[in-house]
Amino acid sequence: MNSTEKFRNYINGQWQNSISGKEYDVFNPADKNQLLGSIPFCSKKDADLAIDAASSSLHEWSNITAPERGEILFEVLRIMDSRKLDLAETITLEEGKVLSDSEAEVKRAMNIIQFSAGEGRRLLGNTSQSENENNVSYTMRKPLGVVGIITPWNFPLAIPAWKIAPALICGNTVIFKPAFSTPLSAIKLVEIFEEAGLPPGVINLVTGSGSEIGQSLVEDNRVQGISFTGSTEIGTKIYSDGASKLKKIQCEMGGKNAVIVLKDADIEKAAKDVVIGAFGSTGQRCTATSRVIIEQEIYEEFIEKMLIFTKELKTGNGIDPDIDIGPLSSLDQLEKVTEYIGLGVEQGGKILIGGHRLEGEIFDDGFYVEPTIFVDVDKENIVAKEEIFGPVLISFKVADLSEALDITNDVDFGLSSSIYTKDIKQAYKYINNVDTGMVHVNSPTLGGEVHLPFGGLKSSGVGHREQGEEGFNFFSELISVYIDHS
Ligand code: UN1
Repeated sequence: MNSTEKFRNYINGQWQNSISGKEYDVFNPADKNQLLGSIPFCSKKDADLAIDAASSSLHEWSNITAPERGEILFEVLRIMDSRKLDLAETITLEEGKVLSDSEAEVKRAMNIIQFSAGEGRRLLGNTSQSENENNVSYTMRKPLGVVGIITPWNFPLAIPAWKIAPALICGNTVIFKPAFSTPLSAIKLVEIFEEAGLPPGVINLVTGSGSEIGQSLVEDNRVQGISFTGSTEIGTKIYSDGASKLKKIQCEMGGKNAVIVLKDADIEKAAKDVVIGAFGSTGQRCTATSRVIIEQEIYEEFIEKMLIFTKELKTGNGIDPDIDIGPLSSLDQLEKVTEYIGLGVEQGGKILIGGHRLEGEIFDDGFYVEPTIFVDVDKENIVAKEEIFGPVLISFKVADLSEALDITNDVDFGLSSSIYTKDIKQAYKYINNVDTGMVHVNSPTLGGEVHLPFGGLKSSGVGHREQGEEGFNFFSELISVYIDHS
C-alpha cells in the first residue's frame, strides 16, 4: 500500500521541513511501486541549523549526571520494546531484509541501548599513585562535544543505535545523518528519543544528500567527532578531511570475509553456517561471508552440501515469513552486484549456482538476484578481491591451513573471518596469524555482541572500534587531574 505521508527533520526539538522545501520519495526495494513516504532533502543550511542546536544544548546535556542520562536511555529501551514489531516491519519495508533479520536487528539495537544506559553508572576513570607526597591523581571522562553520526542503509536501526547511545551517555550532543534510502527507521528511532524525554537539541536528524551534509559536518569547527559506517571510499575521505581539522574520527568500512574449512570440521554445520553467512541479509552486511576456503580432501563433499542448502533458500519479499532471502536494497545495488558477477565470469570464474537477476511475477517489481556460488576462481579475479555486498560466495580449494591463511589475508580488507576445525592447534595457529579484527572458531563471520569491540584491520576500519568499552572511549576524552593537598 502506498503511503503519501510527509516526514520531517528533527532539529532543536522541532519536526520541520528542509529549508529549501525540497523533498524526495522513498520506495520499497521488494516492490518499487510501493511508495513509503516523502523525506526532506536537506543541504548545508539544514546541517548548519542542526549544528547550532547541538552546540547550544551541549552545556546543559553534558552537565546532567550520567546516571540521569542513563535513565533516559532505559526509557528509550522500554518504548522500543513496546514497538518492536513496527520497527522491524519498517526496516523490512525500506531496506528489504527478511522480517526475522529485522527483528534480530531491533533486538541488537535494544541490547546496545541497554549496555550504554548501564554505563551511565560507570564511565570509570583510574586513580593512580602520585610521585609526590600528599598528591592525588586520577583520570576522568569528558564528552567530545558535538558529534556527527553518519550511517548506512543496511542496518538502518542498529548501527544508528550503536553510535548514538554511547555518544549520548558520554554527554555528547548529536547530529544524525541516516542513509538516503532508509530514513524511516531513523525517524522512528528519533521519535522514541524525543518521547523518552531527551531535551531539545541533544539529538538532531538531518536527512538527504550524504555528500553535502557529511561535508558540512566534517568542515564545521564546532563538530568535534564523527562516527561513520559505509564504503571505504567515503570513509577514507571523511577520515583524511577530518584529520586536517584535527577531529576525532571513527570509520567502519568494508569486508571480504573468509571462512576456512579444514578436513576435520563438522561439515554439515560448517556448510550451513557458510550458506547463511553468505546469503543471509542478501549478503548486504560488512560481516557477510564472501569467501570459503576448503581443504582439498573434503572439497567435493563440502561443495555438494553447500549446494543442497543453497537450493533450499527461498527468495522473495521479506515481509512474508516463509522467505529466507529478500531483495537487494536498491537498483544501484542490483546493478553493482550483477556487474560483479559478469566480471567474475569474464575473468574466468565458473558459476556453480545462481548468477542471474530473478525475473517474472513479483521479481520484476523488485531488485532480486539469485544466491550465487563461484568455483575455480583465480586468486586475482576481481570477485576474489573486492567487496561485492550481495549474495555472492567465492570458493577456493587449498592444500592446507598455511595456504588457506595466505588467501584469507591476501585482500585489502580485514574485518571478520572464521575457521571450522576440531583441532585446537590449528585453531590457535589461525587465530594468531589471521589479519582480521574479529575472529571466529566454528561460528559464522557474522555480527558481534554489543559488549565486545566491533571493527576491522587494514581498509576495513580506522579510528577506535565501535561498541564495547571502546565505544565509550571514542565518544569521550580522558582528562588527567593532579591535586596537591599538602
Ligand atoms: C553485522 O554484520 O552484524 O555496515 C553488523 C555493516 C557493519 C555492521 C554489520 N558496519 O554491515
